[in-house]
Amino acid sequence: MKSWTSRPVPVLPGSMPAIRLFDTAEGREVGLPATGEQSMYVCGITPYDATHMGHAASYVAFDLLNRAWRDAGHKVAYVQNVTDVDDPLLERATATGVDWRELAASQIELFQTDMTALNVIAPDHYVGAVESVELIVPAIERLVRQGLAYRVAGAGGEPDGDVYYDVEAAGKQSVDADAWTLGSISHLGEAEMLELFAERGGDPGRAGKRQALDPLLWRVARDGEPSWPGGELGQGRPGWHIECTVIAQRYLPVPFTVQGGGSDLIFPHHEMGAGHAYSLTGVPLARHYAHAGMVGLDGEKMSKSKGNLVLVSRLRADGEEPAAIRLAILAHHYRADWSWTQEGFAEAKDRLAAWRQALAVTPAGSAAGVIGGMRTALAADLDAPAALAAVDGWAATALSTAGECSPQDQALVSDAVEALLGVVL
Ligand code: 5CA
Ligand code: ZN
Repeated sequence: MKSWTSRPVPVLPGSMPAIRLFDTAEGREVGLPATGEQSMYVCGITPYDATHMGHAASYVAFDLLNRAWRDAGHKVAYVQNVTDVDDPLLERATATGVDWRELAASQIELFQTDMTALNVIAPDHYVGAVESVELIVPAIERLVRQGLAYRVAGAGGEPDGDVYYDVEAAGKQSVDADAWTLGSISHLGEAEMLELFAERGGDPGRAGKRQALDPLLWRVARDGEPSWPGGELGQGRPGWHIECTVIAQRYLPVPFTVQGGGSDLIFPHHEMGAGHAYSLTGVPLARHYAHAGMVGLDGEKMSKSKGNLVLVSRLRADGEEPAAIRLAILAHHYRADWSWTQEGFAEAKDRLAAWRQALAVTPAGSAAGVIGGMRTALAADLDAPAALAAVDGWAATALSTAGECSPQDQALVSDAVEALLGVVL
């Protein structure tokens, strides 16, 4: 699928210190490799509704990592998927009487326009589930042959043949230190897993499964649902977790450096995806797993199902500047849960205005300090609020001095705010 086009990233003198990132699976901050090409897979949208601030914040979070890596001199291979066939999309299409393909296409288009506006660097590969079915089928066939996946007999109105991943068998494959077992990524207890599994697309009560937590790999064709040829599996469509595993393995090194997404993807999505990958290759999917906090609206979780969405496209249609939206997001640490508020957005707009005024009176010799401040902040687990504070400090000094503007420093500060924070002044 076509990706969006992003602005070239300005190159700055000097470079980022060693980057540290909080790894969910390890439960601590880790140092990322200091040399070589870095690679990142960020879970993409399920395109049944417009991009809300929660989605936007998760892509801006990993955009910071992309920018930090580039500033540190790394090449970055970046892949994002789009779940362009799945239950929520089909349900929404049916409920609204729109063809599911049209719904997906329109929301993908809107998402890409939002990402362009927010200056999120485009992935090298933007890959749909539908266009990947041919790659996914042999992976599932292989898991079946390995005895790590099994077909479930039809019961209770469900047809014969849905294929599930056997989490218990998969967890016993190897005693290698890198081996996956259920809980390797999320470290959750069983009760919590069961609750989240049911909440996030799993079917713990499906009759005939070996374990309640076994996730779906292949859903055989049902009347009125789209389906594709599945080789030995029969006509059907892929489950959610295997989609990301196969796309990541196809387009990135094994293992790649970081898998990213919102914290609601830790379990079951990233847990199961890591299991699938280890079962298929004997190597972990990613070296590190990183997760962004959940964004709410005035204290409640923002979600399509609750309908309390702040849409990037709506704000843009209201004439709000994308740079201000980005700054409102960056005022929160990416790992924090936070709420979108009018006051927070107003502060972001004031900050943008102050930075622009300061830029017009940039003092000579002031660029190096603020660039260093931003770099130190971002290298420490992408601490965007600390990076904003560094620019605020520079702006306050510039405005209180209000002397002659240094064009060299002005260009450097403007380039650095764009290269590191993605904010175009
Ligand atoms: N297509 C799958 C991933 S493969 C999916 O979760 N799609 S999504 O449209 O529901 O979410 C896209 C991204 O936005 C995910 O990383 C998800 O964790 C993140 N996200 C969703 N809601 C929020 C929220 N309220 N706050 C922060 N991030 C969110
Ligand atoms: Zn995913």
